[in-house]
Amino acid sequence: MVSRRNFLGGAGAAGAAITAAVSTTAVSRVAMAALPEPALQTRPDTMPPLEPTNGRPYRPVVTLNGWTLPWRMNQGVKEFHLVAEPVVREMAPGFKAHLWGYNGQSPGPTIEVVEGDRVRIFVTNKLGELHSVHWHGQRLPNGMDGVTGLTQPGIPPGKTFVYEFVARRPGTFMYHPHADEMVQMAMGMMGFWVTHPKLDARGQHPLIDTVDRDFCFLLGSFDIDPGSWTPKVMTMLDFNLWAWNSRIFPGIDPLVVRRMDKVRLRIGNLTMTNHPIHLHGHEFQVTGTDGGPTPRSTRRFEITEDIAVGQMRQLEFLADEEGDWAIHCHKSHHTMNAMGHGVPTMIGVDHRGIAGKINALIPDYMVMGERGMKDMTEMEMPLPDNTAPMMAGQGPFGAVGMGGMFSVLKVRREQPPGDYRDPGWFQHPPGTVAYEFTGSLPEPARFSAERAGPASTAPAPAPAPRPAVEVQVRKPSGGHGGHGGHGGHR
Ligand SMILES: [Cu+2]
Repeated sequence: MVSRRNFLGGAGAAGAAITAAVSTTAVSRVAMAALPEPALQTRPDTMPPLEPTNGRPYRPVVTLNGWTLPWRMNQGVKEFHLVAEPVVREMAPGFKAHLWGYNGQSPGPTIEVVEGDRVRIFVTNKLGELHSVHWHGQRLPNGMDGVTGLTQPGIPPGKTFVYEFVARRPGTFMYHPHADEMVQMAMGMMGFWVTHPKLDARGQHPLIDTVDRDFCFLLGSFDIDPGSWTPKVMTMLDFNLWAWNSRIFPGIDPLVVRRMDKVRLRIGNLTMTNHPIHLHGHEFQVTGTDGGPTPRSTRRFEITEDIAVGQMRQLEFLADEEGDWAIHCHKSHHTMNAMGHGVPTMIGVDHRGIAGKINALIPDYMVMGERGMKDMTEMEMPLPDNTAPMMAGQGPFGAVGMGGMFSVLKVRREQPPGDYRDPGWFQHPPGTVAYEFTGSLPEPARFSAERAGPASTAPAPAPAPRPAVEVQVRKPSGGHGGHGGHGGHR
């Protein structure tokens, strides 16, 4: 039976069964005969957690604007099928990108297994060049490490390779190409991997807590010129799109939780710079790093965690404060979209009238931001087709003035357990929103030397005002006619 699975409609219904997918570019039926049918997903919505219906039980994660790859059990082995292929990713409403990814999306689907599982992954290469997949952070036989040329030949276009290993340690991992990886990762090829812990008889793990909501996303960066579709793969630093799971704000879904939920965020960084991820309204602990769960004695509370290139971090907190809390990268350039960097600062420059004159010469000329750049959020600027607004996203109080790596943690008392639907904007209790002061504004108190008399309590009297003096150069003393040059006598 061949049908495209509707993950929203029947979340978990098909459970772990690999469902066949319609794909016009499917590899040949003959070649696929022994393979699990590849599951595809092209919608950018956050899919509900995929509850396991076979294999050992675990609490599944939620992939922000993504999904988890179904598997099939084959004589005790968990079999997955990844298809490396070109994809179209909607990065934000109104803005689509031609990327490379896996199984219909960039990033690829999240792979979830349990510590001790034997895992077999079929990787089919539908790119036009060699490919291989590296299982970032895993303990595995060297020949399964996925480094083209070093531990295996590259997977030629049209071919399928098999990786097989035991998921030996629990934690947060990633997968990404190790063949032409500069290009393939710049095009969006990456995915998340979660190995859930083996639990003791009481259903616990000494270092890995059970949480109510477990979100994961990958940090990504792209350089796509406004009006175009394809990333510039040679860019090393000047990226103009900063993404979570290949989505940019306002395209990133909110992280919806019920008040008093224990929440875990798993974040991996496959960009070329670090990202200090900052959460408002709560303090979290770093409960896991690349090497696994952190010892409890090392955990301390933080509100920002810097995630370096190639790293994964697990952050955990109790969502005990209701509201709409910003969560974002704290590099302010990373909460902007499609920005040119060669723009002069025009704050404080009165260029009224100048734009009109220049427009007579250069029709599309535009000066921006004499009050700051937030003007851009309201600017009536004709954008080329398929362009992400630089800063966008409407909140209940107006433009949010953000893009890129930004989202909202929505903590609600009424949110039903396990419900990830957006509850809308927070209804603030009366008297709890910052408000405008409407009284009279007194003269600001400024220090005045004349008015400042000797203060009785001050330890020292204020210095008397001095007349302005010019800098005077003092020549070495004792000289008569001492300005005859450096060679003069002293
Ligand atoms: Cu950043």
